[in-house]
Amino acid sequence: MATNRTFTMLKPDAVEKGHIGAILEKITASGFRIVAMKLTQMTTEDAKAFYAVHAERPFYGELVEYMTRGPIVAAILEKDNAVEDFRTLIGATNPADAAEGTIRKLYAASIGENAVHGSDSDENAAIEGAFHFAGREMF
Ligand code: DAT
Ligand code: MG
Repeated sequence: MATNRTFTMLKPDAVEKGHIGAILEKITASGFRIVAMKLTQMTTEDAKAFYAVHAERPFYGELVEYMTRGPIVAAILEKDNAVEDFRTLIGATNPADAAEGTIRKLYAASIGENAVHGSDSDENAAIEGAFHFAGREMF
């Protein structure tokens, strides 16, 4: 996958609260092109694998439970400097620390239920995109 791509999930809390449209509007208005997108639900096995890097953290169990409790919107996004610019758009992990106008500041409830995922590197963007999408689903 090209390095101008990132991967995102609109997490179960954002979907439950009806924020899909508002968040997608903010993403596309910020210059990201949607390369792939679907409404899907992670299994426990999926979430454990996706967040395997956090397996030893005390919040891992809660994180897996939260991420599997309802549907998410998974998407691959394209823009120059996609990974860094998308992390700026979503804001800090803890919405209490997120800058004004960021997606987490606007829509996240807590550090645990923080509305949206954004890849942290080009390498992980490619891995995470391939986790959710087949090549024929990327446009
Ligand atoms: P980010 O999603 O900003 O990349 P991360 O990779 O450090 O943050 O953590 C992944 C997710 O795990 C995060 O979006 C929410 C959850 N999480 C992180 N730190 C947490 C904490 N201290 N308490 C509860 N959940 C946490
Ligand atoms: Mg992360």
